[in-house]
Amino acid sequence: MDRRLFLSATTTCLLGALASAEAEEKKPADEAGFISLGDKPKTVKVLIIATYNDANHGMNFNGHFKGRAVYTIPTGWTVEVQFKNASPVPHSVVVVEEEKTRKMQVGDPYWDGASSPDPTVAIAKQAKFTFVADESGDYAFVCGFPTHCLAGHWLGLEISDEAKAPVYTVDGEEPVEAK
Ligand SMILES: [Cu+2]
Repeated sequence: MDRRLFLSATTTCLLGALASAEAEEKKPADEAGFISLGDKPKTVKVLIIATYNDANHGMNFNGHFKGRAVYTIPTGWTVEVQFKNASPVPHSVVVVEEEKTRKMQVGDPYWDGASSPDPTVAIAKQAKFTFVADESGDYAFVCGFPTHCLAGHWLGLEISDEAKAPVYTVDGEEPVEAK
């Protein structure tokens, strides 16, 4: 191999290794940014970013899709959602029962107002909404733009009578507690 080529290949390889080591280290802190305690008691802030990276062709929230990241929130807590979509592709977020993730159109939010505005049109680049999770069960934060949810654009939302504090769990790893 040409020496210059070899060097550049080695450098690329090293940089790649460094970048992935850095990504590993940063992971807990990064994930913690997606869940935090609100200003009032029994209030949790949830940050949902559409097309956070290229995963699932951009049809992801916070870099995850198909429910591989799950928010677990105690029943009765108030959930303040902040939604952002920096991508030119339309995306939205709607809270629905988890079984709706298998539908082409996900329909209305389970709780009144628990979605970004006009979720099927999905032109809002950012939105804030609040709902009270007053009923336990398996729900999901889904993208309401037609077909996206079916393509995997959703995260899990478990409203739990047993949970003591809100947590965010990615790929079954150690849950990150809201602080
Ligand atoms: Cu979407």
